[in-house]
Amino acid sequence: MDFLCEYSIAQGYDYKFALEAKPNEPRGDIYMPTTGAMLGFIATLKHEAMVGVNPEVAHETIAGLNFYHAVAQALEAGKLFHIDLNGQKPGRFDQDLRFGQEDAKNAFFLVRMLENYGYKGSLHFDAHPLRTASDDADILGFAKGCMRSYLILKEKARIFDADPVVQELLAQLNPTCTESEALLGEYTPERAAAIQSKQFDVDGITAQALPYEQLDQRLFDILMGVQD
Ligand SMILES: [Mn+2]
Repeated sequence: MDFLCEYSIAQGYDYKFALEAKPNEPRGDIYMPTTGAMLGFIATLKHEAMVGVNPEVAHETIAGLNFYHAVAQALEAGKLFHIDLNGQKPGRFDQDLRFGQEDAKNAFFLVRMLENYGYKGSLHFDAHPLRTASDDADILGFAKGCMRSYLILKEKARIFDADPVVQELLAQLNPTCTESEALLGEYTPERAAAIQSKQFDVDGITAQALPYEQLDQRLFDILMGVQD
């Protein structure tokens, strides 16, 4: 990668490179099998600013990992140069299914994060139609379906974020605690001492309701279009 980056600089190309991790296929084991491993590798390069990642839904899902967590880490590192969208069952061969075909909830969280974060890069579908698609109409239906599903999930994300029930549940799950916030932030000896001497009201904490079940069901209802 160092050689390639310097060759690109020497030619005046102004290129950037996006590394796409994959855990297996065509080999049983592939070096740097995940987006996280790629991010670790990039940090060791001479021209690391020129190099980012191109995470793919299918590749991270084959490994049984949470795709949107991998994308979140890439965004935080400023390394999401490109993204490959498709669908995939965990633990199978590289299926490259239509975007949203397999796991609508994971696809929802991915689209919501990309949209709310303001990701402005390419939205690339690295997918192919089912083997049974032998006519133009079905193949076109596949290609349009990738884009249609993305846009549907974008609209669902808007509905979810604007939903009063969701907002109330999130406020209950993430209450503002000025005392805790004062203890967080950069390390200082005073903060460390304050954390060590803090008394926690364990009974009070464990008595608080954590309505994650209700929040998840509300998301399901919104995705299915049956919310009140
Ligand atoms: Mn790909």
